[in-house]
Amino acid sequence: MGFFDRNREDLLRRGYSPDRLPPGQYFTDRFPVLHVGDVPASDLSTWDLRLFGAVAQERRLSWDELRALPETSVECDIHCVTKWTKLDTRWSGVRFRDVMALVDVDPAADTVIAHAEGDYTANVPLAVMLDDDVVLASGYDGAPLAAEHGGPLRLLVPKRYFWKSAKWLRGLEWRIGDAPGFWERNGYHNDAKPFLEQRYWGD
Ligand SMILES: Nc1nc2c(c(=O)[nH]1)N[C@H]1C(S)=C(S)[C@@H](COP(=O)(O)O)O[C@H]1N2
Ligand SMILES: [Mo]
Repeated sequence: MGFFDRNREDLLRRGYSPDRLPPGQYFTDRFPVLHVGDVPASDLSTWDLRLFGAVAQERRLSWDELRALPETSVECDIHCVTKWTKLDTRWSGVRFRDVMALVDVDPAADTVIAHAEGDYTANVPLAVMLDDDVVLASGYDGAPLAAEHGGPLRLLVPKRYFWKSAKWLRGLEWRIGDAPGFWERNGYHNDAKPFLEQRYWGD
């Protein structure tokens, strides 16, 4: 029996339904750290989140303004395209849609681009972003989100491969019409649904 079959048996032994694991994934208890470039330094006194694009008026939220929004928590599984899945991760933060309510978005907008520190971007359909489980996360497992995992703030889009969940989030851009982000321009699938195994272009 190979690694993936043994891993699935472990999952069953722990009482999980095998349906929790998308095709081609294995579960791990570890929390791997994956990103391009270095972990950026951040200073919350000057940090801001830029809300821009197809909005009537661009806005910048300070850290305190962001944290004044209602706090919510999300428990979800995360799936990295490099095949690891982590089950029952616990996050806290503010819902994307509560942030969106602070700007007047063009009704024709259908796409959100997450802009991270540096040049990292990820595109997500607006309809997906409006789900209950999409949060701008500042907490993980009851503690502030560690810098290596995207602190002070990262996007969390549980229903897509984890590359869409941009770490070190600094901007949200509303767009009329889709545009590929960093990995989507570099061979990864535009939609990135783990249960459809949409890993690479052409999958
Ligand atoms: N800003 C930024 N966000 C990023 C990445 C990155 O390189 N830069 N990598 C993505 C990928 S491919 C994955 S799997 C997850 C990894 O998050 P983790 O290090 O917290 O496990 O972050 C995603 N978000
Ligand atoms: Mo990834």
